[in-house]
Amino acid sequence: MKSTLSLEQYVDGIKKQNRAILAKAITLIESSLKEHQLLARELIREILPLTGNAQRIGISGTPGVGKSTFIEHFGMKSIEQGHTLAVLAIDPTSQLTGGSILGDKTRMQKLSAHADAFIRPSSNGDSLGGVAAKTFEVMLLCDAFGFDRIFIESVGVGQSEIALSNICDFFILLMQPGSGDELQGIKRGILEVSDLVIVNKADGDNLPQAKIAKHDYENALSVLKAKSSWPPKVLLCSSLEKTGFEAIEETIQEYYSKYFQIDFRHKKIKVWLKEIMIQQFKTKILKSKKIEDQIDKIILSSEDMLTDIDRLYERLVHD
Ligand SMILES: Nc1nc2c(ncn2[C@@H]2O[C@H](COP(=O)(O)OP(=O)(O)O)[C@@H](O)[C@H]2O)c(=O)[nH]1
Ligand SMILES: [Mg+2]
Repeated sequence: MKSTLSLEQYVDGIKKQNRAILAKAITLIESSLKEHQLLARELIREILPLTGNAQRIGISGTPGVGKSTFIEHFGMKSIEQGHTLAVLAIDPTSQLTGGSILGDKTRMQKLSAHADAFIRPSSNGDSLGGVAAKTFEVMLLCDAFGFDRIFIESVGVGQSEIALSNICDFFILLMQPGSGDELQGIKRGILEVSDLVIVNKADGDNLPQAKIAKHDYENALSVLKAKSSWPPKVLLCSSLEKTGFEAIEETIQEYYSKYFQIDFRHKKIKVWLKEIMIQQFKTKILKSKKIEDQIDKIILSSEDMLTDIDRLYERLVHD
């Protein structure tokens, strides 16, 4: 970044809904320079009281399932209903190829041109803390800015979806009809954190298989989430033919009006923060020469590894 604005300029720009400044603030947050990070910390602290009004919705699914096409249409529908929308796309491949962003732009043409939408690919940085340490802060910025619906799109890769589900209120898993063994392809963990599974591409020749898939997911979810206070739903849609979207909107509205409590949001964020701290702690341990030397010493002189591991642990926590 060539020139950094002052803290006041960032805060003021966000309060006045200046998009150029929002974009700069996001770049600041994503920067890995120490001085930028310090300023970013202050910025987050300043804007935090302005947050809390946006619906935070995660949308996940493997590449090609139709996320961008879905978001283009569902995003436009959201805007027609009066929402202002931010879309943050976490795309691990974009840094390498740049290609999928281009593909996304062409699939989100209307949305990217619309004044009430803001689309931003989100870099994962060095990914300390999995998905979303930075995405979370970018989301807070967008919330403070005044977008009242935020989609966070990510490619389904397991552990990071669980993290994503913890920083969102409502987690949507997008699937497509397959060869009848859809359930084998997805990890239980992702299904477990899903509030809504949408079988996309329920059109044309795919329709019969989509219905079978819907049934399979409903069965799986009724077992996995038997104790959940929010009974997760499975819906069909076609992002190409633009069908099925009313039920999706109704489900989201039902969630926010009947089930959502601000406590849920805070609880999940705490779980996520704890996970990040544990990861950072692990990374620090692994990087510590002192600890590595101690481990080496014990391994070399070890006769009884298991009790030595206990002893090593005792020494680490008491040092
Ligand atoms: N038949 C059908 N094709 C779809 C639908 N939604 C997306 N596609 C196609 O699936 C491909 C991947 O879509 P894209 O939105 O880029 O998926 P993403 O990688 O998950 O973002 C494209 O060729 C889309 O035209 C749908 O509802 N029905
Ligand atoms: Mg895409």
